[in-house]
Amino acid sequence: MVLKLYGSPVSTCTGRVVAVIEEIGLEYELVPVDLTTGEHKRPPHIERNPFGQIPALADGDLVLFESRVITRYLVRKYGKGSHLLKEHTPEEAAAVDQWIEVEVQHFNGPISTLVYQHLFLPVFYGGKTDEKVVAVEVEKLGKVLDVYEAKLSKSKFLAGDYYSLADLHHLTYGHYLLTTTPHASLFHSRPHVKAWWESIASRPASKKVTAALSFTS
Ligand code: GS8
Repeated sequence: MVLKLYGSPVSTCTGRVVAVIEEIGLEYELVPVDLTTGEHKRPPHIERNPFGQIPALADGDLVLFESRVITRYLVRKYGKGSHLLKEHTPEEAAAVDQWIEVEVQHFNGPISTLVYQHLFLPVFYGGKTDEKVVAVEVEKLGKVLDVYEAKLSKSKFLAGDYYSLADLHHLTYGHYLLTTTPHASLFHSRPHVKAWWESIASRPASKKVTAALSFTS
């Protein structure tokens, strides 16, 4: 049965799931959910995700929401031979889990606010970038990336010398930050973060995802 992914090709959370699908090489159908008409807040989508957000995944009768849960499910079910979760070694699995959590707890907040302020707010909602908010979030993201820089001076990727979901989860927001905001230097001024980003972004699976994220130059 072909996986059905309900979402939007330009959505960061949908793209996070597509990146795993492409890494593992699975067949899937992207079923568009139109956020501009509120389709995500109505049945049948609200039955797939009671919080009325995208994405949601249907694998036969199983329906899941939360992008980072879907990525782990797909690796466990279809990507066992990959290194994306390193589940055969508890110590390595813990390292992957740790950096997956860091992305959620430290990176996602500031970067999603910056992408919202520079891209989604002006482009979708006709609003104006709030430079005070931007300054605070640039500062926060810089501090997080200082920690990444120190870690990445010791290993090629976040959990170790292998590409894992901990790295992959950064792809879509990282891409939007670098291509649609004036803050690419947050990544480029830190040599290990820059090299890490280039390793992530140049993967064939990543390129398929970022090609679909429009609004980019
Ligand atoms: C966040 C989903 C989300 O914010 C996840 O799946 O990782 N923690 C969840 N989805 C956004 C689109 S971002 O790509 C969304 O659905 N926004 C519309 C809304 O919240 O109404």
